[in-house]
Amino acid sequence: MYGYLILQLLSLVVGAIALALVLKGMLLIRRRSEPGTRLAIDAGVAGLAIAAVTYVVASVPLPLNFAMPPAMHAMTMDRTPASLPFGAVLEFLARKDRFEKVADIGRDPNDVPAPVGARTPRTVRIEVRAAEVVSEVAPGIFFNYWTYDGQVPGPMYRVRVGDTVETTLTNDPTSLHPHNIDLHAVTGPGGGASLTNVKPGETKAFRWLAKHPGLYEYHCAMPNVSTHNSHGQYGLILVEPEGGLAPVDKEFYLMQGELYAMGGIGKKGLVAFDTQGLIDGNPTYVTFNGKVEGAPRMRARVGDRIRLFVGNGGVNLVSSFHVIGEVFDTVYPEAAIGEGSTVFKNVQTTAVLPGGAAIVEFTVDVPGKYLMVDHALARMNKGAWAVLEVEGEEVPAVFAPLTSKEGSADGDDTRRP
Ligand SMILES: [Cu+2]
Repeated sequence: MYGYLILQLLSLVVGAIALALVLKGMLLIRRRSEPGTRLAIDAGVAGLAIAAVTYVVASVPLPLNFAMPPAMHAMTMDRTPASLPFGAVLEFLARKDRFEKVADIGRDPNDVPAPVGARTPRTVRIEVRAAEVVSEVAPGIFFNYWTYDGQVPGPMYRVRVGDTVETTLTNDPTSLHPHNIDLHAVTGPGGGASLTNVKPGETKAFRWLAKHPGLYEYHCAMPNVSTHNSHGQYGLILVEPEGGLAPVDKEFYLMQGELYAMGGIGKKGLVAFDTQGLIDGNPTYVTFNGKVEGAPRMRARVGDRIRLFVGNGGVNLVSSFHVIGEVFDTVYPEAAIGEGSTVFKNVQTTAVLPGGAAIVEFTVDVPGKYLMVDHALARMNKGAWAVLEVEGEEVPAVFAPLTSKEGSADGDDTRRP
């Protein structure tokens, strides 16, 4: 237990003595007084070298992945660990031309499948492609995303409770890494990950029974799991309860996620993955749907009832999901739906856990822009926002500017009962 500490102390003592020898030797040379001083200097230099090597050897830490189960240590096809971003950069550059360039990495929040509704259970198929691509986090900032179907998040899927789901995962031949899929809706080892480990170019499939209604995350669970997730490999699958969900006017699909990039926020060009940032839980970017939003993509009309399917791909931060200027009429906390679940009414902000989801519903009363945020608001600076634009007639009874003339003379002052 004390070996490393003693070795370090010993190296410091040896180093100090050696340094003294060298200094003394040099002093004597300058005075030209003593013969044999050259020997003292040589011995001192040798001592310094031994001390330095001993100190380095005594200080070498375990590799970063020591804390994970041994089976989860390998990341790349050649089994080099996840904790070598510089090596990964070189590997990436050597093969840069093979990656698909995606014009817009951010999945359209309108990309929500049609409701399943009242049909009886049946067998449904899900086919998904793991693909490593290059796209922009924000204009001019390029990242090597790992995706399902080329965008972040992966496609939203929609089945009903009682369905048998045949899930096929193909790993694109251009990939550098193996991938798999772990669906939280699955009951079985690894959520399917153990049955879908696919090397580049491979395809594997498995069948599972959707036993529990809910909105579930799916993600890549290939070691190093957090590395794969935070490259963009996550999405949502909705398992509708019997009879489906109540109809609404608009449904949107949003997933918060984290990107870890070397060089800090705003660094232009191709940015390398920041393993230390991942381990420290300090993402460079926090995004909704994979990138820092450009033009708003969610639109509605005054009076529309909105349902948001909100997920959190993580891997480190809990999202305090909030829509600025709205109150959630109904929240399905942690996306629990179906018999026996409880809804929350009149909620301002709801927690969306990493690897979890929530369903929120509200009606838009007044036209304007509504910002969706993680209300840990510093994260807005890292990209955690999206915009819902609502068009329609103003509704002054609900929301209007007030001039001094218009103020109601007999209105109550809430501070003076
Ligand atoms: Cu993966």
